[in-house]
Amino acid sequence: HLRRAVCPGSFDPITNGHLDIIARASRLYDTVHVAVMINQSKKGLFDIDERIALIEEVTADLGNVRVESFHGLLVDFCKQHDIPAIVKGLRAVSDFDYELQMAQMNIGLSGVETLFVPTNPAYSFLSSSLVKEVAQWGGDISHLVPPPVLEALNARLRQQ
Ligand code: COD
Repeated sequence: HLRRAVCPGSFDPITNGHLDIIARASRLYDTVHVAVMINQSKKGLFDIDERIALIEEVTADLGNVRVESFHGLLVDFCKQHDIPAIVKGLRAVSDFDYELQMAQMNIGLSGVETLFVPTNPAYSFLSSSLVKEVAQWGGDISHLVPPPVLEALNARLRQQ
């Protein structure tokens, strides 16, 4: 029986914090699905296909990661793919309240478990939105995102 888990998120774009959680999950499970949420009401810096391509590129070496998009409920994505576990990173107590609420809602909705992995302290302050803001004003983010993401961010911000 194959053990599967999902790492869900917006990934606009993927950061080293996300990648650390995905890599750790990939050592614990046979297959890790990375599920990129489609949010029609919130236009990101990168469209869904660009986010997926970047995630595929930086997770290719892990060998057991599948990248997909989803809209609607995460538990429905889990049902479709026969996934019993959600793996989430926890950065700080500020993440905890909302993550606990979602975990309890998700298990109540469908029995899908949520497992929390403590953030690598090097990335505990890291979010996609801060990375975008710092990059926009010319700050150095080369230690916070994988090289293909750095390149894509610089290219996108030059266009704007
Ligand atoms: N270190 C470690 N982990 C991190 C870091 C970091 N620096 N940054 C992010 N993460 C992890 C966290 O686990 C985080 O939850 C995840 O990566 C995704 O982060 P983001 O910012 O890309 O994505 P969010 O927070 O926008 O994603 C929210 C979800 C898509 C997971 C959530 O909204 C969801 O499940 N939506 C689907 C609709 C649904 O089912 N709603 C009901 C929920 S009860």
